[in-house]
Amino acid sequence: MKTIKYLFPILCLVLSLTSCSTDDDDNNIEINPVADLMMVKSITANNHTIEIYGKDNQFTLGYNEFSVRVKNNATDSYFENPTISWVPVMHMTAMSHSCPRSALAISEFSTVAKGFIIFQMPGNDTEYWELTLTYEIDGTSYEAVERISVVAPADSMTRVSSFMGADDSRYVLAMVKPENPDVMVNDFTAALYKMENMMTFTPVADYMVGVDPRMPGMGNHSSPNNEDLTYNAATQMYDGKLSLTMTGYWKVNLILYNADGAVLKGEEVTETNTESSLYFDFEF
Ligand SMILES: [Cu+2]
Repeated sequence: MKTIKYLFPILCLVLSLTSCSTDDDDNNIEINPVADLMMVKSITANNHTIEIYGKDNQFTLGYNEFSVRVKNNATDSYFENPTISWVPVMHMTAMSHSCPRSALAISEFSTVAKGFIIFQMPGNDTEYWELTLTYEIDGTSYEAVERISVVAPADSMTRVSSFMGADDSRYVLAMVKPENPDVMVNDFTAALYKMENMMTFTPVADYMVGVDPRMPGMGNHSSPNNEDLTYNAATQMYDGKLSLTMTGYWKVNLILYNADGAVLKGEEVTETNTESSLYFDFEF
């Protein structure tokens, strides 16, 4: 009971700070579930508006987290607990293909579903991405299809790699964290998917990714206390540590090993070999 005594003043403070957003005098605090996000796309279909939000206002090459909600245009309110699925497809001149993505799952807010998509290539003048959203509300299934623009990041650095492994399988490796690298030992997370066919990508378990960050502009020096990326079954991603000892341009050289320890892609950095063919890079 003691904690209530301490929580109460905090609750009062929170209420007083947010009370301007509600004009009735009950204690319901209206929280905007997409307050910290930017709208990426709004699609009108079936008398609904499907809103896609992200940390940026665009679909960017690489790993993107999205929040999706569906508005009933007739009532101007958002549907609760909609079942939503998505299929991104890139229409290229010679063929069409999809990309790695998670399912969309209802978040802590009943009107918002969250998930991620990893775009492995941007669109261009003649080749484009199309997003198909299928959603179910009160037992009725609806579909919305929209052409979307997927662009390379403003800094044109590499945060995703699509490549053929030594096992003749195609993989997509994307940097998930750090979002904002800093001078420290950063938590490092990457997602690895195998391309089963043009439309199916599955998360790969129990591989390993060797991590060797270098500063090519400064004698290609490395950094201490890095940790290779190992599989995390809970997230189906790979976690490690990325040590950045100063600001500037870093190339994170990577080597992908399969579960037997065989190299599938990438080379060790040595005196004579300054970089791996598998890498992420960025400048901060
Ligand atoms: Cu493509």
